[in-house]
Amino acid sequence: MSKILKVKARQVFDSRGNPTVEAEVFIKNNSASAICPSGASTGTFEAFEKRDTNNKRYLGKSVLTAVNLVNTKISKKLKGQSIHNQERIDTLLINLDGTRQKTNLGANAMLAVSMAVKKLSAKAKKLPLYKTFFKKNNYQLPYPLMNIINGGAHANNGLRIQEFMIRPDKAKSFTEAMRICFLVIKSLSKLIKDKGLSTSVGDEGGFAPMINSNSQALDLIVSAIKKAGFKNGRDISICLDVAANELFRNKKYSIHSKNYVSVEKSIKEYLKIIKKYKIKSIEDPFAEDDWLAWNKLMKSTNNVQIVGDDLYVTNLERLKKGFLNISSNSILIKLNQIGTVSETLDVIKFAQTIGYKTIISHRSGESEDTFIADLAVGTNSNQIKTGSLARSERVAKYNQLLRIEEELGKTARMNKIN
Ligand code: 2PG
Ligand code: MG
Repeated sequence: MSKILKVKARQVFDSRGNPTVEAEVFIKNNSASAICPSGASTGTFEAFEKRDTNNKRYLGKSVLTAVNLVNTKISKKLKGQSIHNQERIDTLLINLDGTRQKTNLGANAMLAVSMAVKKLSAKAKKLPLYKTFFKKNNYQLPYPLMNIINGGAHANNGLRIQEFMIRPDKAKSFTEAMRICFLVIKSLSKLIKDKGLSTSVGDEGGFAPMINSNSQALDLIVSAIKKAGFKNGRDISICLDVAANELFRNKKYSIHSKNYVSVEKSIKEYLKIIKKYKIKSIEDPFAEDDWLAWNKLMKSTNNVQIVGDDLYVTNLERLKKGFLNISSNSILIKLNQIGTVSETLDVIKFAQTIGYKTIISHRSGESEDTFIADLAVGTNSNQIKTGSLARSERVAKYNQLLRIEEELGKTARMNKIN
């Protein structure tokens, strides 16, 4: 009953309107499908996303080769395998690909299949997806890191920092966390409108007003928090994703202004904004291979969550290197950076063993798939980053977490941030 009959893929579209892979796995009388997301500010060491760069019909962005590989090679390999043995399925995929960065099959082909198998296993067992990861009881909900102002590669406003986020630290439930974020977003919307700026949104649903200094964005958020009746640094924390790969040239950074300055100067500026705006979390403060800079920042800060995204690319080897180097105290988790569910779970487990916070994350190109909401709960991850309260592909994840909280009822708890 649980043996795979076939795997079928199709080309669908993501939230940026780009083609992406949806895979569907079939067993007798049942099936499940999953859609692979796609990033814009991608790390060099991420698993490979296969696109038909020579196919002019889709401007080089189609994924028809990846789809075809699922329908032929992958389907053939997985036929007869049990959907309940995720590790075996993922190992078969990894071996079939046979490369370090999954360049043969493409991580987009592999991940769509891997997630669909996981979903189908849960469905066949009649269990909610979040109950099928390694956390088996006392489920906790993650704190949302809501990206309320978009910049960098996710907007065209010239803001240097990519993501300005809020985290409702004092919320006692996920429902309450959502209400707090909702109030701040409405208050921010009004402030932006009153300034005569546009309230249109960027790729992740956060506002993308035509402002171009980090401090303008931060000032707006501080006012929005206050106007909504909350205290910045107590009820709500401001968190950033700098995505510094995009602001790095010749060993220098242009994080805080257009000028490229040294690591030391950049850290000095970081310390100023951390103090002034009570910033509690900074993701990718430096470039993906600038290990020394990361360590210097760790040594200069206290009680700040330093998050590795492009630095680790959800890769166990890179995480181990970062741990030895004391590069960060937290890791962003993105399934498609590594390409299979099992490898993602290994990274989460290791991160938690070494005391790192795990933050499950969307990509800037997303879909209606809500897999990451269940993954966050099922792996006891502290936080989830999945955009703002706009654009259905972002809101879908938050709505799924609301459903999970409701289902857990009285037993539901929020995770611990500190
Ligand atoms: C990031 C992500 C998600 P992208 O940098 O953390 O917010 O962006 O998917 O474009 O890499
Ligand atoms: Mg990032």
